[in-house]
Amino acid sequence: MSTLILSAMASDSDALAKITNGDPIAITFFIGYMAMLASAVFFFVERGSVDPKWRISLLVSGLITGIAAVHYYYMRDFYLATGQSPTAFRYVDWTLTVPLMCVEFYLLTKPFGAKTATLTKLILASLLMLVTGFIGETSGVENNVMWGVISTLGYLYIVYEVFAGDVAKLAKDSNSEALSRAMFLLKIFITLGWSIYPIGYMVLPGNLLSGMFEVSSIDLFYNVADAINKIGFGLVIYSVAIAETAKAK
Ligand SMILES: *C/C=C(C)/C=C/C=C(C)/C=C/C1=C(C)CCCC1(C)C
Repeated sequence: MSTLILSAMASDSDALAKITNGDPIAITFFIGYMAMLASAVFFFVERGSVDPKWRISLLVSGLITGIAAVHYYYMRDFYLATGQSPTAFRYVDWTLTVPLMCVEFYLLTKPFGAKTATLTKLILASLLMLVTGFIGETSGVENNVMWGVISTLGYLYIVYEVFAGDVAKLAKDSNSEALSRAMFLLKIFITLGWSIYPIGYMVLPGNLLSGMFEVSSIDLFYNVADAINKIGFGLVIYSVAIAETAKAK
């Protein structure tokens, strides 16, 4: 019993040492957790101050950051305990939150006639992207590039939908200034913000950037990208909701 407590204490102080000694990956897991949690609280509470038609969008933003907060709590622990990348937790998180981001695009364009078929296509593309990305990260060096390429096709399909497909057409025909402003910013997120993920993936052995960064820096890329994309994406929708609510009054 006492050895158990002692070893638990030892691993706790190892973990603390990692954070206090400036391990950037440990620090970004820690900050990522707090930032996601704080954002979730913010989006849930702020639902009350926007026009009712925007409330569900804010609810979804709160769910995205809330789900991420729970995963960061576990990913942080996993990393501190093992020093390994928490790949499985990461992909469970993304498999829940990326389809919810597709729901955000659907909700924004729904008042202008978005169909659930568009949402289904976006979700299927995101699942293709994530399932093949997970296989690529876990199946070893030889096929890493191939799975990465297949995953990128799913990613490019989402980019296509938002820039030139159904989502783009609806946004254009809506004649809504608020929607076109939101779409402009969200396009920046899914091109620049989301492109950080495949760059992180490329540090894996056998891939294009392998050797230029430590393999463990994959989590640094992913943690920074998640904070930008989940919190930033939510804030864009929040700012549009606030502006439209003020206009409606
Ligand atoms: C909140 C989480 C988000 C927005 C996650 C997005 C993830 C991606 C855009 C991942 C993309 C990938 C590729 C395009 C190729 C290599 C494998 C992935 C899964 C890292």
